[in-house]
Amino acid sequence: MAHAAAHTTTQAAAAIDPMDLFDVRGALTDEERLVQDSVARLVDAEVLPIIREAFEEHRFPKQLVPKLAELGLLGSSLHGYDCAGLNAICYGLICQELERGDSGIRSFVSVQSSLCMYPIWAYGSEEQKRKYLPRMARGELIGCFGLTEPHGGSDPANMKTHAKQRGSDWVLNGAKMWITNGAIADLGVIWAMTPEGIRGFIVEKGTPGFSAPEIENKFSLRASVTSALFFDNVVVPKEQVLPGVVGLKGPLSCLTQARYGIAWGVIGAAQACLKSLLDYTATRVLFGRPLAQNQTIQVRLAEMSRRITTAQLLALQLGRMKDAGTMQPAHVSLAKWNNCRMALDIARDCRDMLGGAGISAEFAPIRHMLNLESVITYEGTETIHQLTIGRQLTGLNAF
Ligand code: TGC
Ligand code: FAD
Repeated sequence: MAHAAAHTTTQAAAAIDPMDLFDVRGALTDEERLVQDSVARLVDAEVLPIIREAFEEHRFPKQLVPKLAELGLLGSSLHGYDCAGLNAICYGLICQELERGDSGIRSFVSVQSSLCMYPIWAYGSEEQKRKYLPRMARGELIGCFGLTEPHGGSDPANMKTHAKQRGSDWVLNGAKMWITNGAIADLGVIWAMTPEGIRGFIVEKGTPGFSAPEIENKFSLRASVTSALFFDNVVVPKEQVLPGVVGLKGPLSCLTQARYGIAWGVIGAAQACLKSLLDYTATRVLFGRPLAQNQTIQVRLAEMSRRITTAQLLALQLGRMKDAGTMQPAHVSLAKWNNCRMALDIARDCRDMLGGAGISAEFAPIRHMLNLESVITYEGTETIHQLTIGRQLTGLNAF
C-alpha cells in the first residue's frame, strides 16, 4: 500500500507543469494548442533575444510586424477580409504568449486587432472593410485608436475633440493623449463628439492638420510607441466616418475586446516572472542552502502559483463565455482587474526576491513590473473596473 501511494504521488508530481498547475492546456482543443505553440515559438525565437535591447533603447521592434502578420496574429479573431477567424480562446492564448515576451508586443497586437481592425470590421462600410482590413491583417498598414484626451481618460463621455460637418466632409479639432502606435500608425480610428453623439472617424497619416508626436520619456512600455495626436481643422471625407455606430458604446465595445485580451496577456508576464524566480532561487545559495529551501520563499512562490492558477481559470471561463456569446462587460472588468493586479504584484515580488539583481535589465521581472504599471492603468484603471463591478452589484452608479 505504502509503495502504491508513493508511486501515485510521484506520477502526479511528474505530470504537473509549474506554469499550469491545473492543466488548463489539457482543456484546450488541438487547434488552440497549435496556436499557443506557434506563438510560443515565435516569442522564444524572435522576441526574447531582442526585447531587452529594444526596451533599453525605448524602441518598438518594428521588424516583428511581418512575422506577427505571417502567423495570422493581426485581427486573428475577425472573420473574412483575410483574417484568421480564430476563436476567443486562441486570441487569449496569443496575447498570453506575446506578453510572456513583453507587454509592448501584446499592446501592438491588441491595438491593431481589437481597437483598430475590430471597429472597422464591426461598424465600417463594406468599402472601408475592403480598403483597410486585408492590408492591416498583412501588417502593411498599422492602426491606432484615439479615445483618451489630455484632460482625463477615465471619463471619455466628457470628450472635447469634436467634428463638425462642412458640406459633405467633416472637420476635426482637438487632441488625444497616450495613444499606442500613434507615431507609427498609417491610420487611426479617432472618436470625436458630433451633434448626434460620439462617432468614429478613420483618419489617415499625412492628412493636413493631423500630427502624432511620440511621447519620449516613458519608464514603462518602452518597447512600444506611445503618442499624442493633434487635430487642427483636419478635413475628413464622409466616406471615412464609421457608419455603424453613434455613442460611447462604440469605443467601449472595442475596449471590451481589448480588455479581454489583456486579462489573458498579463498571465504570460506573470509566468515569465515566476519562471525566472524558480531558476534563480534554486541556484542562489545563502546561509548554506538554496534560497528556494526557505519557508518564506516557498510561501511566496506558492502564493504566486495560486494567483496565476486562479487567473488562468478565470481567463479560460471568460473565453468560453465569449465564444458562447454570454460574456458581459462586467465579467471583463473583473478579469482585467484581477489578472492585472495579480501580475503586477507578482512582478514586484519577484523583483524583490532577486535582491539587487532585481533592478538589473538582465532579469525580466523589473521590465515586466514597469510595463504592468501601464497595463493596470490603460484600458480602464483598476478603480474604473472596481466601480463597474460595484455598479453591477448595487445598481447604483458611483462614477
Ligand atoms: P455608460 O453609461 O456606462 O455607457 C455608455 C454606453 O456604452 C454602453 N457600454 C458598453 N458597451 C459595450 N462595451 C462596454 N464595455 C460598455 N460599457 C458601457 C452602455 O450600455 C451605454 O450604452 P447606451 O446604448 O445606453 O448609450 O458610460 P459612462 O459614461 O457611465 O462610463 C462608464 C465607464 C467609466 C465605465 C467608461 O467611461 C470607461 O470604461 N472608462 C474608462 C475609459 C478607458 O478604459 N479608456 C481606455 C482607452 S484605450 C486604451 O487604453 C488602449 S491601451 C491599449 C494597449 O496599448 O494595449
Ligand atoms: P485619469 O482618468 O485622470 O485618472 C487619474 C486617477 O483617478 C486614476 O487613478 C483613476 O483610477 C482615478 N479615478 C478616475 N475616476 C475616478 C473616480 N470616479 N473615483 C475614484 N478615482 C477615480 N488611450 C487610448 O485612447 N488609446 C491608446 O492606444 C492608449 N494607449 C495607452 C498606452 C499607455 C502606455 C498608457 C499609459 C495609456 C494609454 N491610453 C490609451 C490611455 C489610458 O487608457 C488612460 O491613461 C486611462 O484610461 C486613464 O486615464 P488618465 O490617464 O487620463 O487618468
